Order: sequence, then structure tokens, then C-alpha cells
Amino acid sequence: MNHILLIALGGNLTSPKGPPQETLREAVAALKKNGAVIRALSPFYHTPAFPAGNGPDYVNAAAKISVPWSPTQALEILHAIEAELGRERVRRWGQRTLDLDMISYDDFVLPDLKTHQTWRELPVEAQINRTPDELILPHPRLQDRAFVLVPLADVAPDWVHPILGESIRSLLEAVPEAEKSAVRRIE
Ligand code: PH2
Ligand code: MG
Ligand code: MG
Repeated sequence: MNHILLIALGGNLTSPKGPPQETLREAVAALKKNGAVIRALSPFYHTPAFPAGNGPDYVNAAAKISVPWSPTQALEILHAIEAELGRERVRRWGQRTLDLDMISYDDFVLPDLKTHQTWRELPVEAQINRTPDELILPHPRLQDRAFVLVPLADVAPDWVHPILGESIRSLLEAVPEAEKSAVRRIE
């Protein structure tokens, strides 16, 4: 049974494979090696680190993939690819060679609506100090971030958020223009 996953890719440090662009390419190859079929891959973008001043610019991208994995297997595989490509988990939102975030798994809401709402509505100060220890899907911050939404709009503009009821295209429209224009496509 195959499932459609939206994945956000990012990195802002050189990995054993090279600069972030090379690392992201390797990550896509590793997804394939693990059995994913790449349905769509966005262009790569330069994006300012969030929070502002938090290290070098990132390279960000998004992929739509189909996989036979369960949500837990998917998380394990993404973490294994991150580790293989030099990721060290030092600090929340710290600099990293590779970040592979599961944005969605079909239209699953995990672990439940109530918990999802708590994470989604967490004030930004609290977000810095609290990391969920369970898988939250869709990604609780996806609607907030131009560096996630701009590439997602390339691969899945019509995907509708199962809780918010809005498409990626419409979520992106709500993001301030200044944040969108800071996401610069790499030619
Ligand atoms: N990821 C983070 C923290 N900050 N900033 C940008 N521009 N791009 C990211 O992917 C990113 C970030 C934590 O995952
Ligand atoms: Mg991550
Ligand atoms: Mg992330």
C-alpha cells in the first residue's frame, strides 16, 4: 500500500557530501534507495535562517514522494538519512547539514486533533524550548513558514490541509510578501 508524503528539505552547513545543495541531492538519492518514488521535486531556494541571525542562509526544497512505509518507519528512515549525511542534533533550530521534515502523510492527523491544536497554537517563545516527543502531522508549523510553503507550492499547490481546510497555494497567499521575496530560487 503506497502513501503520499510531502517532505521539506533544508540545510545550512557543509556535510561530508559537500555544500547544502549537494547534500540535498544526496538526500533525494537516499530516499529513492530506501524505496521512495519521487513524484515531484521543487527547485532549490536560498532562504535566510530562521530565527533571523541564526547562522548561514539555508538551502530549502520540497518533495512529493510515494512510499510503502508506515508513519513511524518514514520518520526512522528520514532520521537515518539525516544521520548518514552528517546531521548532529545539537540544538533545536540549530544549524544543520540536513533536515528532512515530514510535512504530511496522506491526510493523516496525528496524534489527535486536540494535541495537534495545542502544538499549532503554541506561542513562538514556547516553541523554542519544547520539542514534541511524538509525531505530529501535518507538521504543526507548515502554515507559518515561507521557506516551507514556497517549495511546497511547486510540488503540491492543491494539497488541502486536513485541519485548516486550506490549500498550500492559499496558505502561501497569507504569508507576508517580505518573507516570500526573501526565498530566492537558485538558478
Ligand atoms: N529549519 C529550521 C530552523 N530554521 N531556517 C530556514 N531558512 N530554513 C529551514 O529549513 C530552517 C530554518 C529547523 O528545522
Ligand atoms: Mg526536522
Ligand atoms: Mg525543520
